[in-house]
Amino acid sequence: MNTVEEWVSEPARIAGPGEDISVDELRLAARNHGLPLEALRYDVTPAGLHYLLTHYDIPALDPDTWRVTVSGAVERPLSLRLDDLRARPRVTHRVTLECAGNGRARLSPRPVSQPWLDEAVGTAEWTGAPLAGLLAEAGVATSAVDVAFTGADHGFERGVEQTYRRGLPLIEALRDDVLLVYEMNGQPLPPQHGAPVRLIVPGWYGMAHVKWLVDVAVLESEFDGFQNATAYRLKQAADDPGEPVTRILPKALIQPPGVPDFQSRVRVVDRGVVELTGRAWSGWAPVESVEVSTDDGASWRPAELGPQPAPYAWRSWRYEWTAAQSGRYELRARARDAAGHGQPVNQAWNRQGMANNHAQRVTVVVR
Ligand SMILES: Nc1nc2c(c(=O)[nH]1)N[C@H]1C(S)=C(S)[C@@H](COP(=O)(O)O)O[C@H]1N2
Ligand SMILES: [Mo]
Repeated sequence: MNTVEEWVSEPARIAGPGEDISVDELRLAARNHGLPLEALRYDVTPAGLHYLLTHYDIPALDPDTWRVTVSGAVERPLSLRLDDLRARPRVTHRVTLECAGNGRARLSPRPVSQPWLDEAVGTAEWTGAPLAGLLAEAGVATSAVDVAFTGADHGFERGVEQTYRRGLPLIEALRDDVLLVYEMNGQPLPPQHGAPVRLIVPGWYGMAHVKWLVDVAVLESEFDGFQNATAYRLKQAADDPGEPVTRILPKALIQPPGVPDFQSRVRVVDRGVVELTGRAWSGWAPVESVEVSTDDGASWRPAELGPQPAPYAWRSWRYEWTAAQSGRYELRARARDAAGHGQPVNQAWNRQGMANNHAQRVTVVVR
């Protein structure tokens, strides 16, 4: 057998000039599928259409023997079964999840990893027990600073063997909308979304929402595991410590109009009035405006916003486009939130391809 050193992936790599997406990246993309963009039509994404991202394998957990422990700097460590969680106050939140690597494949040069375009997003109704109640019952030490969440999935990443584990600042973990979730859209969590129980941290990029949860550890120092200290950081150079990736930057997506060409996904619409619709979200503050451009960003017009259904759920928007002339058009949309965050037309680059929120482009041919 080869030693680990011979077959693990090298540290995060940037594609060379003109280097195409590899079979390794294609294999990742086939496992970790996106939201088909026509599914932007649903207020709540049907579970099978929600995007998926799993670093290692989907583990097999038996809901009858599964336990989650609350450990570390607490007065009374807990060990809870699924029935214990179900017996606790039951809360449902509609939350939009987006992978922090969404848009990565459009960067130039391209960070080699899961090659998302625009589709790593979905919105679900998540039901479970508030984490704050469990932490209160366990009695968090006054010296606590972080809470680390451990999944049951295990593998290798950039040469480091690990169990998927993420730390969250205590102040976020104590928010009353952070849940240990056992249902998605009113059904038991499906295996691929973290069965039997996952964490939901409304507003944060996907990596924070630990699936297949088995332990919640209260820490007296900052969590320094791989998924916080090495991965999910905004940095320019490999040796730059960078800034942690946290909440979702605002984004609007267009539900592609008309009908697609099979191979290129170019859209074909008939000349006349075309109703453009889509969704917009932000993990920082409610979305305040969406603007649409039908001339590849040269000019922008306001779209009409639908209601904000929940603080961290996408809201719908619509825009009436009079496509008077036949020809080829580049449509774009951009959102702005109440905290003043907007979307750039050109994406700023970072080494891991994280937190990209450049305005999506949809090519449409009017006939
Ligand atoms: N245990 C565990 N939790 C995880 C992951 C993982 O690989 N293992 N992937 C994370 C990432 S990067 C994302 S984007 C979301 C994806 O959630 P979903 O597959 O339910 O859409 O799960 C997060 N939680
Ligand atoms: Mo992700």
